[in-house]
Amino acid sequence: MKLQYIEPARRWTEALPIGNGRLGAMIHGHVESELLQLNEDSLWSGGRKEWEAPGAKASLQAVRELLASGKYAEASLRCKELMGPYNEAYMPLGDLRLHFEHGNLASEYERSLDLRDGISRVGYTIGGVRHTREIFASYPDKAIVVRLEASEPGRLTFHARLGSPLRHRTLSEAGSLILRGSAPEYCAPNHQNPDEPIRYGEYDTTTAIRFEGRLGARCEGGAASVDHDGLHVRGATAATLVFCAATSFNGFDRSPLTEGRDPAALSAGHLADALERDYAELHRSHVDDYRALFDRVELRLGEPLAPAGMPTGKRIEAYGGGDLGLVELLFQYGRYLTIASSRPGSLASNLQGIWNKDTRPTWSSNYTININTQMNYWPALTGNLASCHEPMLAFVADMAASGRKTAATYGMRGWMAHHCTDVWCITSPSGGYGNGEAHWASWTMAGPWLSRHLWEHYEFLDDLRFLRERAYPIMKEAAVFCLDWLYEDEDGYLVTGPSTSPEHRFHAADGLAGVSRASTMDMQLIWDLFTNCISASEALDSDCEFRDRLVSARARLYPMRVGRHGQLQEWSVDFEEHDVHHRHIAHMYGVYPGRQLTRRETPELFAAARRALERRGDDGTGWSLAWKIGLWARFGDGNRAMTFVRKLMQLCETEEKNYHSGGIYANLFDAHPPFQIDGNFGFTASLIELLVGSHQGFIELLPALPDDWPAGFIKGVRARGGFEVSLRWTDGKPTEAAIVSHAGRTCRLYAPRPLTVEESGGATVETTAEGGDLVAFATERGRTYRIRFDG
Ligand code: FUC
Repeated sequence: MKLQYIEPARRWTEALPIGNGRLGAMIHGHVESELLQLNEDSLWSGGRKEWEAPGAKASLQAVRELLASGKYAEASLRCKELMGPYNEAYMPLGDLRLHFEHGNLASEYERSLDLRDGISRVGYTIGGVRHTREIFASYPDKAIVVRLEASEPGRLTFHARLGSPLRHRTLSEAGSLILRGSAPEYCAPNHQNPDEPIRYGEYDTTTAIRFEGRLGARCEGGAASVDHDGLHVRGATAATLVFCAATSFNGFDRSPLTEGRDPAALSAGHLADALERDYAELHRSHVDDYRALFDRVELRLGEPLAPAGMPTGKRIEAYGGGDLGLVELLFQYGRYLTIASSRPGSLASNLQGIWNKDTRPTWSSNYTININTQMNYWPALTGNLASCHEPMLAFVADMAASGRKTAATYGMRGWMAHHCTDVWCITSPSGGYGNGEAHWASWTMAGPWLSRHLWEHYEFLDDLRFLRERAYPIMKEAAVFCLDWLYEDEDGYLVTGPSTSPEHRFHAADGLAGVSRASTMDMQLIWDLFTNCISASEALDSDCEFRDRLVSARARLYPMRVGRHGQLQEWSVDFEEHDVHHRHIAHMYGVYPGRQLTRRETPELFAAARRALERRGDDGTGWSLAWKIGLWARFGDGNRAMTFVRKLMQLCETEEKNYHSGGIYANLFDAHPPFQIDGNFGFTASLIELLVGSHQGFIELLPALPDDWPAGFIKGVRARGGFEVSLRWTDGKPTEAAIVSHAGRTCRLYAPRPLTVEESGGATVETTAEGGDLVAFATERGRTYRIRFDG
């Protein structure tokens, strides 16, 4: 279960990521001059600012009038009046460089990232001495730990330096090397004005976020010393370097200057604590912590095709998605990256997780919330990493707090947010005060989509207290906004407007347009939110009156329609698409990750959705390919899903930005060229959807098994209702399964062949139209139920 290479990284997308949720590093593995590119998840440019458009109510009214008269292109232009500033950017923290005095002429070089223990290793031989490095990011010790060893006593000599592309200085204090700096007060998005200088303030008075990184060492043999130029180790046999960092960020609504945290005190405290422990202790606490999460899920699809020692980059190139071992590796890598980028107390992972080297990252390495941030968390629950969902839950709560103000500018109650945001939780349309375009900036439905994560957290864990105290109040307020935002059309349907199908345009009578009324995705999102709120209020046995309002509003939502190609319409009118192969497939929300459209409940619309997906073609960027795998899983077509598995698993050779292709880099990072992490998470989540589903009120085993994976097993994935599922299959059919009940709910289970539940006090069996059995049995909390397959 390793990523492995026989040479150092030649570029960033060959370097290997480690992370403890908050601190991240990209390890390059150079022999003479090792480079760890460093990140801290709260280091962003800018600060909280006022961004609400003062005339929003009047502009909204004007836009709605244009929409009513079919002037969609004109309405799209008027939407610019509503746009606030662009979001700010996620910043790199710096670099840790280790310069060794042994030269560069190494033999027997190897470099790896082992997913079984979350440790990256580098090894090589110079002058008969074997040098090894072990590098990991420890969540319990809040540190990045670098262990260096030489096979001969006294042969380890190097100096370590810290630097940063941000404004900074380095100093030494009490045996540690310090990197002190600040983020820019303003950083224009790279696609907007790449030549505009980044603006900094003075360190002591800047309104931007300040940061501090600290490096300390413990040596075995030899001596260590620190001066402003670096940390020097001479004649040692082994050394442990510990790096800690913190920033002054203290929440989206607090000034990092006057209400900030003290990065010096925090990083010094973390470093002192970590340096009190020897390497064996640091190693043990990291491995215990990591494995407690990672080991919960196993996947086996078959024998790997590639020979055992083949470097990962070559392996992707030679075999791609045909190598079952590589599929397993990429699957587990998504879980690894979840653990590395999202832990309780960290911020939600952004477009690049927590790994970014650029001061002008692509799309500002922001939170794009019209698919991307959500996709980052698709595998958290099914992949049995519920605690890693926590940063997303906290993010949604912050967005709700911030988004009330934006709702109010439209004259609405509740909370709302547009298509992207940053660490300051900007919720107005992030469109550069009218420089942006309506088809992306004017999407208004982030509230419903983000709220789905709260509801799903409840559904998977069956935690009523979480639902009552944390989830429902936020879901309800998102619904309150939707009730205010919806208005009646000429036929009495409730519609949204301006409404986009993110980020796609259509040909209207008055030109190319981005906004209309009641796009299919808007209606699906609102249906989903209302339905979840209705279920939540039933589960909590409260709020009946509000529930009734939702029930009646839901019945009046503008209905989905089938268009002239037999496709599920993307918009309420059967417009001609601007780009029939567009990477966004917003109107598929109701199939996946939503569940409004299913073969059993809505067969005609479900078939039309399938037709719409076919029309979209088989290409896409990384996240788009990953989404399509999940969609074909929901359509029950594993072989079709394999087309996208293979496409996503092609080696991507370019880092030039484009909107059409996908793939993976040699370090398995997903490409929407350049790197964008959502496709990694989407891949992992969608793969589970092929094997175990639970969105229709029952657990379904092997809903869409590809023919290429005739035998295998998956252990420990989670299903709604508080269940944990393990499953083995042969000849494409389930042969054994076990279900652990964590919540004691009745289990409903569907498999494509007759089954018996052992030791359950009896089960009721319904034979379904598809021919398989839908079995229901009562469970006790904490018990495991074995399933036998009979025919
Ligand atoms: C939107 C998408 C792009 C990309 C970016 C972060 O612009 O359309 O494909 O995901 O966000």
